Amino acid sequence: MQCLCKNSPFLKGTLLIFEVWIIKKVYRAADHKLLWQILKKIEGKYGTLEDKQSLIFITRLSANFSQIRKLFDSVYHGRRDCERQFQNLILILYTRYRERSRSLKALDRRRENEPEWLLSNQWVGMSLYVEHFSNDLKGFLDRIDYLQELGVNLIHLMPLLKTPRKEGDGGYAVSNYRKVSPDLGSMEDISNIARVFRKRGMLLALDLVLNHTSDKHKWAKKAKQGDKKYREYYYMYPDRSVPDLFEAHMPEIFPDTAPGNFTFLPKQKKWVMTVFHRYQWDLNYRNPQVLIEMVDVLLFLANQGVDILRLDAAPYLWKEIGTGCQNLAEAHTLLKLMRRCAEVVSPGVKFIAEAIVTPTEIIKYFGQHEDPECDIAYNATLMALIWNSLATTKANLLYQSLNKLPEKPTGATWINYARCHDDIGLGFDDEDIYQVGFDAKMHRAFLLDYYTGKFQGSQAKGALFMHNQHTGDARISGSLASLAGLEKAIADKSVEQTMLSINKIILVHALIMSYGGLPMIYSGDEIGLLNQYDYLSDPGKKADNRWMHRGDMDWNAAEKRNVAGSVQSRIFNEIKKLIEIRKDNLYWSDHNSSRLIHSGNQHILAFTRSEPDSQRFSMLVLANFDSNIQSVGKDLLIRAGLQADSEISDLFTGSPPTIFKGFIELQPYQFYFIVEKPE
Ligand code: OTU
Repeated sequence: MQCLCKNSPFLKGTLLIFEVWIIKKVYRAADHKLLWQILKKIEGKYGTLEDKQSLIFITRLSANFSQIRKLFDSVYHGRRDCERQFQNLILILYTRYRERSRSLKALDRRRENEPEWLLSNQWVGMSLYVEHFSNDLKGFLDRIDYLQELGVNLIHLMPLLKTPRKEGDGGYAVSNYRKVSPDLGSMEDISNIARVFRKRGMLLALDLVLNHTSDKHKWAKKAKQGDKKYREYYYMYPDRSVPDLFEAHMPEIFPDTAPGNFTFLPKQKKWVMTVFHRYQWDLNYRNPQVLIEMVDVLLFLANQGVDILRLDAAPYLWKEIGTGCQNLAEAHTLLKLMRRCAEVVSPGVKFIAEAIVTPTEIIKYFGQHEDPECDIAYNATLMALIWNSLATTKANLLYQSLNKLPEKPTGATWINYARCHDDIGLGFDDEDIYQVGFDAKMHRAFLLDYYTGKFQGSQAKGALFMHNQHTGDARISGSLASLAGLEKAIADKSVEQTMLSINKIILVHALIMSYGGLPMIYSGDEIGLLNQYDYLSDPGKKADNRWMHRGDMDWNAAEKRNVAGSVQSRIFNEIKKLIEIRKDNLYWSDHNSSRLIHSGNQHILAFTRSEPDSQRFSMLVLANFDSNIQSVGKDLLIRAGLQADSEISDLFTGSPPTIFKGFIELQPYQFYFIVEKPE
């Protein structure tokens, strides 16, 4: 230890800074002693920590140390190996930090100096399956121009780590976290894409499937062979007594295809917890070794140059008998711990919470200002409410639900999306449905009928996902365009319905682009891809109708974006225009500056965006969810904060909105981005 703290002036300066910091903020004498012990161990293993890079690590570790310790203790205290495992965790942090490339470390520092970089209006996302989009990762490089032509620059590549071919859950059953599926390419391809992205000013997001592994993962294989160490990585029981206690309160996620939450292993005569599919074994985070392994994986992926990690199934990380095993306090603690670990090693890497739960629970995944968790969360509430509004033609439930939602912490942001690879869950509160005058059960039944096209007059063509015969509950599968009526309109050769469905498609994109957050387009929606039904002839897929909206990219259809008057040309070019408008308007960055205002017409949603610092009016968004012309009184402009005598213009059309006898008129599914014309 002689080289630490004694001679180097730089070291002395740095140590002084962090010691003062500790004393001021979080001084705990016991932590201080432990920190020194661990640093000594690291030195023993790696040699001097005097170099500048190590000092940066020490500074970051010191700033986060007490909190990491507190979080770790709150989950693992009382275990005999608590202290040893904690030390292992910190050692892993240093090991991965050493491996982090210089250029990524430099990027971390730039991002540390610009903490709000992710809130920028410049980011527009797209999620896509490499195998459907470009066959493999090498082919993907040739398609980047297409993405840039559209304007998307935050690309979520759907799970691509090694998965069994047959039982893979679209990549969410990982059998090796350090290898890419050989059909797609290699880890080098990922680092290469990350490098290309950095050069082109783009961001790479990848999944981290934290809650479970495939039953073909080496840990699961060893557990099957009876290895005690690895049995403790999972929830395994010799009989039904504990599983029965758990299942008394656990809902079923895939009741159709994987009923129950435990799977019997006949050879081993054991029950293993499998909340999702039978081949997805839930990891047991009660074992600190599991946490350490997954933090290690997280940092390994971060070191490949990934900018954003989507933490799959985040609400499920902790299980407790007598609860629904979702959204438990310890799940939040584990996420906070992971966040702090990344803060030390790779602070430029951000987390998405994949928590598709009730609105009041989703917001908790951001953590608190002093104790942050994930940087980004899916705005599943807005997504479901947009589909609800299109079905009912009204914005009332949207106002009711969104107005109740507590504001997210500043610095955190939403992913605003209309479709993704999963089903649409009708996740709004029953209470809100009652408040707007509907019976919750009947209203949900109406939405299911509407989106499966059963309801008279509905143009939608979706399917029920995981229909529970007993409760009537279900979610909805289908591509955005098919749910918006395009599939039926084309089959019916109806020009009018085709126009209306295109209007709907553009409207939902206008909303996700302008509401505040990161818009995330689902690949194929930019050209109006319809449902694809070939999954029905694949035995591995046919039971899971989410594959109907996970079809291959149609590059021939994409070519038609250049053919004036085609469906693809209108959708692609209007979404492209929306993206350009977003990037041109600084105040579309996410500073919690969206405000809903009542429009006085139940079919029309109205919200304002204001300039981040001054809260001064900058834009009024109006959206008509009805298939008829609707209007709002012109006085809304004043209520929205516009100057009484100002001239106004719509950013999308470039002309003033239509005003007739004191009313602003909107065509079916039309929207306006109203701004004051510059003098
Ligand atoms: C996620 O979804 C993935 O998005 C799915 O594609 C996977 O099948 C699944 O995890 C298992 O890895 O229930 O219906 O609150 O909504 O984790 C989709 C989170 C799901 C859950 C979510 C899950």
